[in-house]
Amino acid sequence: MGADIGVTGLAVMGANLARNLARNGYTVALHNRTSARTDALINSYSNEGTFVRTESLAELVESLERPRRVLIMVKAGAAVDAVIDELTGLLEEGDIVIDAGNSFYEETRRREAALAEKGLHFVGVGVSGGEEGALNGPSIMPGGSKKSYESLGPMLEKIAADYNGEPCCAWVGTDGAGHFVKMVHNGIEYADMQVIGEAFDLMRSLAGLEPAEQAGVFREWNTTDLASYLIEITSEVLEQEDELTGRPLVDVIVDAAGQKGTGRWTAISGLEVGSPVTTIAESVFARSISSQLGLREITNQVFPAGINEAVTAEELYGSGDARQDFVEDVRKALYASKLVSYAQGFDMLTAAAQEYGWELDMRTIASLWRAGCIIRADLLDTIMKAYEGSEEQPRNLLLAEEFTEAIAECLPAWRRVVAAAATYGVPAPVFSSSLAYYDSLRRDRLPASLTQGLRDYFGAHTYQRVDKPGTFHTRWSDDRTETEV
Ligand code: 2AM
Repeated sequence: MGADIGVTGLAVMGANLARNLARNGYTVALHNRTSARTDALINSYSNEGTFVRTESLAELVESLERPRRVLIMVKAGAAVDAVIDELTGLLEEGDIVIDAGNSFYEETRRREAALAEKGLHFVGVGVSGGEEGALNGPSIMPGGSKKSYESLGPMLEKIAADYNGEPCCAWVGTDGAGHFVKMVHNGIEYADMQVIGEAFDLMRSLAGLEPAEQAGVFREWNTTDLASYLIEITSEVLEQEDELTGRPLVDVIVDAAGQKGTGRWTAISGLEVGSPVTTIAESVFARSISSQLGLREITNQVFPAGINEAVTAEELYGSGDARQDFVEDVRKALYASKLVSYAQGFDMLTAAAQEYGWELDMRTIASLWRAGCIIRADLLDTIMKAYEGSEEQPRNLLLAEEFTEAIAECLPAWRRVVAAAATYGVPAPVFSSSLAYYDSLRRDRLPASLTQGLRDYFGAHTYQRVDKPGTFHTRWSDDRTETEV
């Protein structure tokens, strides 16, 4: 009998997925461009399950049961195409090629279409949870044809994270849907981390709470609606002392945030599908600003941060009840901002479903993120409730009762925190932009009417009227009368 699945690309993610599959009873054929990695895996972990060593893709394909399942876990980009090219010459109709790497969903759409023409299934799978997740149970977001899921789904569900007996894996939609959903997950992750950072900065700068004290605050918050993996590990990072200096570790880490690109993709794709994911974009920009270390060194001298303002703020918020009240305000501002960020993320999924013809089920997507991945949080159960019942799906999560009520409760605190941030000069880009998004949605009139007037003035871009149908233009440079166009 042949192997159940082949894995090519045995760097740490591929190796861990292969081990996860083997631990779950599947026979896993292994291949890597340089066979030293294959040997290393087999030498160290052959006791975990049944592995089949192969030295070429041809040998890998040869070793598999039909329909063949080949999981590619190589560097995203050209390497994926190179491996696919070689594989397509070796596979037969009905076989399944799986890309579990971090590929951009447009590439997945292209590859799926090309392989479908050859009678092959191409499945782009979003995998979240890092190295540990890959080994012990990641959140898995598979796209591709429904047909391919019949054969592949049970395996993926078996190796996925488990949430109260339910696997964090389900078919999400055709072609690039899996990678798209994973991308949005990562965008939301950027925003989740940014709001935590803003809360930390505000509590320290305005209320004088040092990192070790804040570790306790975040631990406490982890027993509230905010309960999540990221809040939990925030307290661990904040209480960590630097071995070398004895200072809080967070103070000796260079304050320039790195990025691998998925947040940027989410922001760009949000613009593409016409969905304003402002919290995600702001989070990406916040990382970019942090990384401009050279510029910041100069600007920090030319217009230094407001020391006096901070002192005043500490007088206001830095002790006793006032401090406790401020901390609670910040918690609410964080939660409200997080609600907006998820509302935006799901709005983007809704827009993409329309644009690409995907049958995304929002409740299922929320369920996949409850374990195994970085954004796992109690909030996802709330989101599932918001999408419960198939008839009346909220157009935007902010309209779901669960969200409406929570925001109403947080709103005064949220406004106070954003006002304090602006007053005392602490940047809080996501706290403030999420509030602006919320306020934009609730206004009956937006100044976009003036924008339209200006566009009509300089470019004859025309406008619509509130009181009758049609398209109009004012003859600005002439007698300023209106014409219908
Ligand atoms: P390597 O071990 O032979 O370098 C992450 O870099 C993984 O992708 C590694 O397993 C690496 O193989 C593989 N990889 C990178 N580029 C590749 C390519 N062009 N063809 C095949 N595998 C590649």
